[in-house]
Amino acid sequence: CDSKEAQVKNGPNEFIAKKLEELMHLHKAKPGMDNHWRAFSYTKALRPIRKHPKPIRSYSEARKIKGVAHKTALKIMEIVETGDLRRIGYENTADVQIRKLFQGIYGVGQQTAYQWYAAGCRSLKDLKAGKGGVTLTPAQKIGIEFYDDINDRMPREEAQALFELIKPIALEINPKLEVEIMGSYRRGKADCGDIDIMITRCPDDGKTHAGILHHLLKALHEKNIITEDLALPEDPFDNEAIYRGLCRLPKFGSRRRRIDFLTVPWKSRGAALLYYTGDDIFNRSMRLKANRLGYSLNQKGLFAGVVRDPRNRTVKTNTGNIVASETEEEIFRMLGVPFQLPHQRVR
Ligand code: DCP
Ligand code: MG
Ligand code: MN
Repeated sequence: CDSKEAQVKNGPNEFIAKKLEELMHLHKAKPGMDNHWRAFSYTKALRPIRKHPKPIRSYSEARKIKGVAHKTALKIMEIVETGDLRRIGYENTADVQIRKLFQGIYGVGQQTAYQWYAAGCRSLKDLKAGKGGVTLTPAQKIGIEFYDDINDRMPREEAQALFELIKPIALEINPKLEVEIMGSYRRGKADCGDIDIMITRCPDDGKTHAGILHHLLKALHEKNIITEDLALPEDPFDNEAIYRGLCRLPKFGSRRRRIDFLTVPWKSRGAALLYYTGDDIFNRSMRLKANRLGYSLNQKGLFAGVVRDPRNRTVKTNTGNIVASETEEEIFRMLGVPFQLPHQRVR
């Protein structure tokens, strides 16, 4: 699958995809739902454009590509004809560039970036100095200290090396644990933004993995594999917990890499694997599919009979019954979707 990824990125329309991607990132750095949806519409079109086997030459040819609507097709033609996209210049103003810089800090979204800009901060140095009364959380301080490391992607081989280092340490604590790597790595990507690790355990002997995160984090800190914590679980003894931090290969010159651990109950391991393998667009389409069939899908399982408060759709007045959650296969089957291998689950 690595070579497939490379093939897609080396297609005859890569220069078009690059420009649209640039514009997508600019919209992402701006507040408001209209920018959110503009960014989303480019996201959807990117992969089909990259996969298109021939150089796009006409408006009508562009429109035939999945996800390419009128306005995107016009932009594609502008790129084809002029080699450039003027809109990028208009959108890429100094304030956007600074907010984009701030949003590169771990855990910082549009709102915080906006507030800091409004407070008069224009650089990471300004933030560190607390200009305009800005105060940083511990995670944000780490986010600035390792700004470049956190924003770079690691080669697949490095993610693999880190996983192969960590898995035996977990198994040493408890040999019955199941430790899986998910996210972009499981989808076969050639580079990974972080490492996503799921831990669970079969409770057939009456015991669970509750508490593992506490012991594992302690061991990984002691071995200097985990170097900074970004978000600790509320309760590391719960059997359902999330941890976010930084890790590194214990050798000279290695860089900090982002790592996420999540522990899940044995019963929801399939749903968790499906959700955290992604990608996010694939997840969105699976959730939509579930909703159309009257189900509700999340990282815990596929549920039937969920009733939501019509005044606030996020509130469930009936949590429903779980109909599939232990394996990915049964969730695909219940949704009537042919099983897709992880590397096929991409937009
Ligand atoms: N996920 C999601 N929606 C989100 C965030 C995450 O559906 N808003 C799911 C899909 C992702 C998975 O969780 O594939 C893991 O999240 P990551 O942010 O680690 O994304 P990836 O591993 O896919 O990519 P990267 O290489 O950037 O880490
Ligand atoms: Mg990831
Ligand atoms: Mn992650």
